[in-house]
Amino acid sequence: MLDKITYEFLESVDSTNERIKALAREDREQGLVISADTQTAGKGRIGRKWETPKRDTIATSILLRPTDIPIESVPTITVIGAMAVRKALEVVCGIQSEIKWPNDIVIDGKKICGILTEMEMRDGRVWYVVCGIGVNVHNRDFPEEIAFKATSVDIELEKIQSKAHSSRKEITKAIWEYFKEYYNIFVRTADLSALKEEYERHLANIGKAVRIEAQENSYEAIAKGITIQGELIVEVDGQEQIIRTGEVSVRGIYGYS
Ligand code: BT5
Repeated sequence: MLDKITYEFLESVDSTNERIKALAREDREQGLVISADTQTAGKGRIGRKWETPKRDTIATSILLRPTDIPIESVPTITVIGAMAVRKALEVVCGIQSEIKWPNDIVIDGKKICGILTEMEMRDGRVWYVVCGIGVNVHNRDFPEEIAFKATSVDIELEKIQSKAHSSRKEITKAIWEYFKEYYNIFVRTADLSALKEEYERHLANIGKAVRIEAQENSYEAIAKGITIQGELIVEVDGQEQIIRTGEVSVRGIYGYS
């Protein structure tokens, strides 16, 4: 169970995930959240870069010490993070977004948030997990390589002519409060049985074509939903297939998502 969340803020850090890892190794407690104004080495999956311009984005990570979930369930924590961000954007900002399995939040096919879950083992068991979340909030423009596929809270609020304010602090707090709620439901069963339905309601591309890009080949499939372990279910030539996190990347055939 995740009971208490404690917040610490840094002006600048290499990566909030790396900072949490260092503190985890110093035996800090579960529930510690580190947020930063900017990251000098913000990272995505498999060594990709995550842009964190100063004061424009949320870069925030939580330390978790799951005691009763098996190692196979750890990637599901990314799903929990995605649900929490989606909900926070809806409640705090009035913005509707979708979850692009496994680790992105998108609006009209553009990415507003990315999530990176990492863990370290000790003595054959999960020692700690860090779930890191990056949300674009005040960004007005993006580096050329991502300009076509990125968006921010302020850009989206302007589109819907909303006067809602977008305080990074308020959004961050809401993200971790919802994260706590969803996480505690998740750890009860170590799966998504109680959350699957809500997740699927917000899954981008459900019922639509996606392209599965595996290492050796790439093919078209229809996204059907997720398993209670958080894997993506797709249909290929009338047959159901399970896609596990990290194995492949999933792209919408039309547009980014
Ligand atoms: C992710 O990876 O989307 C995970 C991003 C996690 C960032 C958080 S911030 C707090 C914590 N500390 C860290 O160091 N990381 C976490 P991936 O699915 O691999 O996507 C990375 C790709 O997203 C990049 O290769 C770019 O194409 C794109 N990208 C980079 N910065 C972006 C941004 N600010 N907004 C939208 N897209 C971006």
